[in-house]
Amino acid sequence: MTALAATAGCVSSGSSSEPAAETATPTETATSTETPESTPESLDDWLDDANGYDGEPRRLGPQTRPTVMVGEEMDGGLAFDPPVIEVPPGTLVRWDWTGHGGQQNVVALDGPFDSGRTNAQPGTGYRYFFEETGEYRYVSEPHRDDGMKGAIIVKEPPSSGNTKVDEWLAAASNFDGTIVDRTDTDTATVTAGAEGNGGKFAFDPPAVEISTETTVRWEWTGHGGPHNVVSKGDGPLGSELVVEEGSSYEHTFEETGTYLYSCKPHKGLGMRGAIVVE
Ligand SMILES: [Cu+2]
Repeated sequence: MTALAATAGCVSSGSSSEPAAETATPTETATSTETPESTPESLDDWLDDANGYDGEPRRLGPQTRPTVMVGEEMDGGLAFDPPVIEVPPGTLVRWDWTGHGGQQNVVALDGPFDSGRTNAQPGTGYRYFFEETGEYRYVSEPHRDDGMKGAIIVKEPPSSGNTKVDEWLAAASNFDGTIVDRTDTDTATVTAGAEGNGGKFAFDPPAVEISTETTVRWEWTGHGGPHNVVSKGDGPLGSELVVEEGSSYEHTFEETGTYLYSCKPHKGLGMRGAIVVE
């Protein structure tokens, strides 16, 4: 019993920043088995029962004005749509009430934002400007126990060091700042319809570096609907819009430069790619 009491005393003094925690009487110590330091729940765990969340945040690039719908029917319950977005610091996020599901509000768990009293009016809006990086969990209070939860993840976009590539791919969920080096091959392959951007809406790898005279070959997975490969602006790329698995499109790059492209139907979702020719 003495040993146990000593241990409990240690724990309680360790969790306090005050040095004077040794004054607990034996009776107090013996009964103070309350609240072991609970480890904070991870964002993924907390979002486990969030309606409409597939486990992948929707990543949005700089200069976007994201809107989250408040009160969409998803997974058979009420949801924020999209439930989880990832944005750079300095993003104004707007919430729009659909009018579905009755009274709603938008309340951050740890306080930074709060839309105030609940409201059922479609067209109600709330905005918050996110300056600081962090994970902001929020709920609609009347529906929090039914899975109406969301999160805004504010973080610096991935950086490869190539500004054109970084800006273009900031919205591509599968871009982590890596430009895959394929400068040693004559033919580099990129998959169209790879996992990413909330479905099979990605190019993989999203960014590739090649040498001049290299052919890039895009191969279709057959997933995610019709995709194409189209240069941003006046670039050389322009494939058909195709669906079939095994379809391909090729281009041989003769000149150095940074070539940005997207799939037109899914550009807004982040289906974008870049070829850097050195
Ligand atoms: Cu596409």
